[in-house]
Amino acid sequence: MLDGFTPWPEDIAHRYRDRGIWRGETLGTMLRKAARWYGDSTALIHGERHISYAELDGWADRLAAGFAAHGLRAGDRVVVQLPNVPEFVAIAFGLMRLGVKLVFSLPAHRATEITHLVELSGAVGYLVPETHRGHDYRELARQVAAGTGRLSSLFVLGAKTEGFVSVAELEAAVPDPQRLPEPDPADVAFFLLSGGTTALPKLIPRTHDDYLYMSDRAAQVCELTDDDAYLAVLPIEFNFAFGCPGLIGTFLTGGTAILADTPNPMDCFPLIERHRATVTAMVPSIMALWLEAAEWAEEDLSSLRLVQVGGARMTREFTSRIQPALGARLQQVFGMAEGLLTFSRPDDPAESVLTTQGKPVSDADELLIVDEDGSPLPPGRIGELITRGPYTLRGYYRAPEHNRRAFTEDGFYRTGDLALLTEDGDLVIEGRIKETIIRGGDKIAAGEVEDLLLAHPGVAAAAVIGVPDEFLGERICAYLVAAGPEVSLAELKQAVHAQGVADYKLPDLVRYVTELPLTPLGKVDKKALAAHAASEQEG
Ligand code: OOB
Repeated sequence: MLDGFTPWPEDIAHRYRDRGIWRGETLGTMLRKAARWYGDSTALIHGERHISYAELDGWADRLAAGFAAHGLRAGDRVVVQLPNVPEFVAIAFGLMRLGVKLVFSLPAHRATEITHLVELSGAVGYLVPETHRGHDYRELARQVAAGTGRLSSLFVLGAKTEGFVSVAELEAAVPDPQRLPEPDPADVAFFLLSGGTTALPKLIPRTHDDYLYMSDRAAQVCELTDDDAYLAVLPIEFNFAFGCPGLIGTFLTGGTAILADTPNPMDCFPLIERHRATVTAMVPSIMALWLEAAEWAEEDLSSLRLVQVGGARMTREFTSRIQPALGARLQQVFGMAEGLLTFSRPDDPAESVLTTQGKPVSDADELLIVDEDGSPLPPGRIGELITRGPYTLRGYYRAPEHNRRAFTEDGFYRTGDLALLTEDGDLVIEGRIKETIIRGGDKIAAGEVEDLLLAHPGVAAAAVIGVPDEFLGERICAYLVAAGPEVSLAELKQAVHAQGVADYKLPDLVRYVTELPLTPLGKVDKKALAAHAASEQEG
């Protein structure tokens, strides 16, 4: 186990195993079995590359041997930051086979976020692409290594570079699967990142047992078979694309995963036609682009049978356009990196598919809607969604204080989402208690942007809210009290950017006020700010 860290209480882990919910298998073994059953079938497609199950399995073994030869050991943590390329998948399985825990970061992350992830996870390694979309990640890696002083191994996907071990060198190792350690299925396989309610992401430990169970349930609800071709539109380090059912669910059922370079319809529609993609998943802001493009598209999209959409709220007007435009069935998805997944089902009434986020993927999931005192509410009443079950975390990694607030005494995770359950047991998400702005697919913690703005000497006070936006779902609006002359939006953006954070966190709008409105408890009254923003938009 990881520094004595136990992701699940022993008694509960026993119960899930005894009931046969957890299969006691690692993700690495799952791929090994898939290679035995579906050996020559195509597991992955990217560009002109087709990779069979047998090839992927062998590739992962070579990489595991390579990582071991370069000093990584079971229990080590490695931050991995790669775009949607087959190497990402092989590297993930290689590291997992070695018992090394991946920390999935996003390509948009910069020095601030990566430094935080390295320090919080205690990572000894960091793996980057050479360059991606014009950004030199080797430079970033050097900066983080110098700043943290704890990264003993830097890896690069690309040409051999001074100070880095290249993936090509890792692959040159001679594998000996017999000598691989046997990771414990109950142990952490990787860390996902929280959407972030406070400053920076927290680490969500996901075990082999819990993740395989979740992906298997998701694949079953989606009725995946070896005839399916899953188009990975979203970045694959995102839980939705990785395992809901995503790549892992596809591998469990012997289908083919196609990796898209961008979610853009211009990239994705030709892939659907060419590879006869049957299933895909995306967030609403991407679906909006697809709906527009589908009107003019010449590609044949008829192979698509199921389109999963989730991650942010959608109106009925929006959901009702999806099936007619794409000719594929809509599945609404409510999910979170922390665990719980709810899906609408093929045989659900049409109206509930359009207006609800469906039911949990497992019968063992427990969902409660509670009022401010924590008392359960009946169907139809809005309250906070709390949940526990066989794939919902019991605690963030190295966050004891936060864990005390984020979980009830009996282990329910407080999602921070406002929701209701219908009489039929379907979940409907109504809003958020926690202050996360969802801009496009990106989750931004209001508090983090506030801190970044406050670093500017011209800003005396800052409160950041999300304001509705037709295209992105929400935009970042900063309410500021100036410390002197008002600083322009352009200058603020520049100042935030210069602090080395992901660009999606830059404010989109700025409003100056003489003072921030406060609640009776003395906290900034964000509801009042939201009302102000709304009245402004109307006017
Ligand atoms: C997905 O995961 P995260 O961890 O990036 O974000 C989770 C949060 C939820 O707590 C909720 O606030 C929001 O995103 N959310 C939705 C939603 N699905 C997620 N809000 C409204 N309607 C929905 N359908 O976003 C995620 C993970 C796996 C699958 C799908 C989405």
